[in-house]
Amino acid sequence: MPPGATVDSLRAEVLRHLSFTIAKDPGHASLHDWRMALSYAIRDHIVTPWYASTRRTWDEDRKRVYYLSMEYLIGRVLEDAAINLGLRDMAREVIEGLGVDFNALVEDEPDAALGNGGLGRLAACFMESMATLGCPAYGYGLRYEHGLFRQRFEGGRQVETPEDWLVTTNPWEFDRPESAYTVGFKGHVESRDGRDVWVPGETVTASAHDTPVVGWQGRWANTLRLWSAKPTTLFDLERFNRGDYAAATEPEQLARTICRVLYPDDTTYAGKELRLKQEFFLTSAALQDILRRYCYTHKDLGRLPERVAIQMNDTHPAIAGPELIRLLTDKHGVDFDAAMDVARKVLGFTNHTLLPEALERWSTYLFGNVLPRHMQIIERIDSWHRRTYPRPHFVGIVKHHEVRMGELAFIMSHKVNGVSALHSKLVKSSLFPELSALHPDRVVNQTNGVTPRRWLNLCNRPLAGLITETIGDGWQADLDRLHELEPHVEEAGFRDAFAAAKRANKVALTGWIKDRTGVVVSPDALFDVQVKRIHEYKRQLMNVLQTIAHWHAIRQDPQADWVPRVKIFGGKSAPGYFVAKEIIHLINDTARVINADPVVGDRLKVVYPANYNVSMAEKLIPAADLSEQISTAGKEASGTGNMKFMMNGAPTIGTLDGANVEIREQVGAENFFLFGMTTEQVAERRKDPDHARHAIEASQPLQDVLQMLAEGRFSPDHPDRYHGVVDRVWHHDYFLVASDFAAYHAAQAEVDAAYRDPARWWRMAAFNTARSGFFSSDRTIRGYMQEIWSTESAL
Ligand code: F58
Repeated sequence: MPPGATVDSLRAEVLRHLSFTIAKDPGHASLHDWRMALSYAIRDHIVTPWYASTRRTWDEDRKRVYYLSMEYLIGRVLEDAAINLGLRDMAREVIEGLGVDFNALVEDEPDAALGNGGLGRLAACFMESMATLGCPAYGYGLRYEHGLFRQRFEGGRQVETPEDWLVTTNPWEFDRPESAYTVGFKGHVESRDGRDVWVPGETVTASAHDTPVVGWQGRWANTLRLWSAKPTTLFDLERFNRGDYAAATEPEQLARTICRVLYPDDTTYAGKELRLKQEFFLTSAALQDILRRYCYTHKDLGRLPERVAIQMNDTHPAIAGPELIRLLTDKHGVDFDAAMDVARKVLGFTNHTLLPEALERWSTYLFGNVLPRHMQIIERIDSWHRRTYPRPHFVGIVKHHEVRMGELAFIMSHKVNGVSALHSKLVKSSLFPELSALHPDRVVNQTNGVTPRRWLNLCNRPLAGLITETIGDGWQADLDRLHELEPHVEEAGFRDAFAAAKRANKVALTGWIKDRTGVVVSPDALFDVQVKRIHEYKRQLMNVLQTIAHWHAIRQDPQADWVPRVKIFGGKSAPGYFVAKEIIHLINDTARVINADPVVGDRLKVVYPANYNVSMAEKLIPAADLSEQISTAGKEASGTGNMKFMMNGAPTIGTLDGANVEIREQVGAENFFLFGMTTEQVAERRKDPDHARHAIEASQPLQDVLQMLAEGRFSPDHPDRYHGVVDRVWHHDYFLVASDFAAYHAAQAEVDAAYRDPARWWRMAAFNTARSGFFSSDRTIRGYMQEIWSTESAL
């Protein structure tokens, strides 16, 4: 808690901001006004550690980490910041004392969704952990006017509408118009005095907006610096005066489009010129800012790696390699070989996917048009690499008239990392086999993690309270201490308290589900949750097919001893991803039929609240009994939702994919519902061209489900609506839904058996929490600091 902060002083600060920052009197203030007043009062307490951290970094000339990411899935800030400062309970008291509903105030804050899914949320967790660990760092990103679209369902179909988080003032950011850089596009390259000089055809100005990110207990704070684009020339007055109004505002239009929207493509690569411009805009502004900061106190650019580490979050900022070379050679006169040496010591690259459709490649035509100087530099990097590492056949960046960003990022980095043990192994063996053979020490692993401050301490107050009661305070920043819960897991009293905490969350969720979806569910049912982007490889389809099989079984024998279940789905599909949208429609259609079936009643309900986002995750995950992590083995790089469920005491039903492997190792095989083929078995299975038919023929429940779908049982208004789905399972089942179905169905029966035995269930659940310490993003960041960034904590 900040020294001297009391309920009285905080109340006075809130009222002062209400009067003098918002200019409202308490009698007429809206919820929004109160939220702004409280946010400014809390923000004031961040500024002090923020200054102190920034000043210390300068004074001690510390190495800084620069995290370059096109996405930050931040969520709400107010309660998170308050809890890290130790001011949350005080804030609640102050606000309620003023006659305002604190929960409503917290929920009034828009959920900042400057990201699509796991990759963006990971960046947000990393920012929080770097602040907690006192690792001097900047996050660089784009200040999108519209974040990820809002999802609605119309007749069960996903409909996208624009998101407007910036419509009201964002109290957490500070505009820094003095930190501005020119970023160019297009044009041509000239030779002047023997030096190549890029003469851009278009320019925009990148202008900084800083958000402080405060760590646990306010001991350190870093900066998230988001760029917005401004026109370099306001408008052409001469054209305007001539009456050519549209042309006069061209520069404004160009600037406006750059940060207008987040690309809503999850795991597919779109190849659009605007996307390339966004990537370069972020990267160039960040690198100019980094070099300016370094040159302020240093002369020798050769020693840049001693003070600067730059991490590329996937290939989206991979243009950092050639841009750094350009700035060092063209602007600062460093020679090419020395620039290569510096760049490769400074840069690191994190890969987040093996899916071939997600790997960024640009046609050399488009790339050369948008970034002509960088195209030249990339060709030079390619020939440098060929010369320095001779090999029998071509391994490089430009191939078949395409610039391959993965290869570029690999070659320009001193370390390349995957995000789980299994994934890193596959990055080495199947994504970059030749490059890894040439550079055997380059690929390393850093298994993902999540911040326990948001994903346990904040979102699950009942469980956090129980943990503190049982093992004392301090676990929030030392998550391995959760192991101290283990001896208590054997005590019936502790397990009862654990179950009671879960029940409290479930009761709260029950009310929320009723409000959001109109469906009444019982907190006594097993809450089975799958929340994540909708994608074929994540196999929500397998879950809904199994749900139908379960429904069918209940109808056959309604009086049997069924464990009541609520199947909860959440997630968005990329707007252009037809198959994923069909799965969404199917889940909603299935829910409609099952929830209205009087034979089944409370034994089975299906809910799919629209617009899954960080704030919704904070409600669903603490109330989950079962975590669905059922991707086709070898496809999910890591997963991070899986870790959040584990922390919150929900055992996993899952495949040996991504970090599930490590979750199972940590929690013990007996506390994990494993099923399905391994990565190797998946490859083997695909060799049989009739794999799906064989699997369907061997499973009566699956046959029945497909038959019901084909007959239109879930789409009576449109009986052939799911013919495409059925046809794909039979004939184009690349993700092996059919082949893993029977094992999944059996594992679900095993879940029911475990749930029927409360002692067994709560033991499993509690062990999941007790053994989740490894999945703190603090552990992950320590790994990056030691093995990739060579940097130390300032605390
Ligand atoms: C995710 N990738 C992985 N990409 O799928 C997940 O397994 C992993 O846990 C997570 O990264 C963090 O490492 C992911 O979220 C994207 O959303 C990209 C957005 C931009 C286009 C390409 C996909």
